[in-house]
Amino acid sequence: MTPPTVLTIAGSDSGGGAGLQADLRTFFACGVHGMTAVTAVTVQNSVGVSGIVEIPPDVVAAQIEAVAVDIGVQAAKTGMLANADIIVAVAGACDRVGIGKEGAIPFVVDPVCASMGGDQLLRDDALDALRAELFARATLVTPNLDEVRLLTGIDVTNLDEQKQAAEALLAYGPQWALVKGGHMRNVEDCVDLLYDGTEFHELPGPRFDTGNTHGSGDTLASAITSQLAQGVPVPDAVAFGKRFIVRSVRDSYPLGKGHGPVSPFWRLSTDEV
Ligand code: PXL
Repeated sequence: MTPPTVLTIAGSDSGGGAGLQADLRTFFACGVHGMTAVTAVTVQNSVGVSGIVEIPPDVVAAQIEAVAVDIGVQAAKTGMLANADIIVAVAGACDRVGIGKEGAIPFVVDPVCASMGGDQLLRDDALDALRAELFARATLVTPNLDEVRLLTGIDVTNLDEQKQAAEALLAYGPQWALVKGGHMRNVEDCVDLLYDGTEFHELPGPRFDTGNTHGSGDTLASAITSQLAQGVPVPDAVAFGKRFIVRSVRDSYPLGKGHGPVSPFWRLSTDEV
């Protein structure tokens, strides 16, 4: 039987830990068929990013349209988008094939700005395009607190400010905002906050003492996308994603001299989620 089909619009991490490699690994582990619209090739290992080649915007758009018109896309997500011209091209292609909250196809926008080592993955002048072009089309946006600061100017240090940030993000037009709390290091748990303008959903999870969290945001957004592709409502898809990422961080592994990746391999040998 053909599994659900999902699309990631994202960059390549040559180290295999994050980016579209993390997305495809997660899609596989979640039982969905993954497709890719590549936005950038990064030259990268566990220590850092030493080069980026950005894909021409029309080629990014063409990848989206090629898979959508033939194979079909049941849900899509974004990762690294590199620059404003790519973002504009992605928005146009998504409109043409019905990806996004106005179309029928759920669309998760993970506003990737930098790697966990601090390497920049989105040009500074692309933030406006990200908000105006993609947040307005998103079913769900999934920023971490560094991205929240860049996108809203709010420096989140507690749950109240996390709620303010969720309100501020919704003003840009997404249906739902998931404000991830993992970067709030002064608190014991990692509490993610999900909001659609009516009710705040708090999703607490344990904090693991590990530096091997490369690809954690990509893995979470991909796990959520795999569920939206199957018609699961957003709160349930996000709860699944949270369980998925907790187990993947728990089983993260060292690689190279820097940050190792989170691991969805637990999913191959158990049936925990
Ligand atoms: O985890 C965010 C991310 C997304 N995409 C690419 C990356 C990273 C982090 O390093 O390299 C290509």
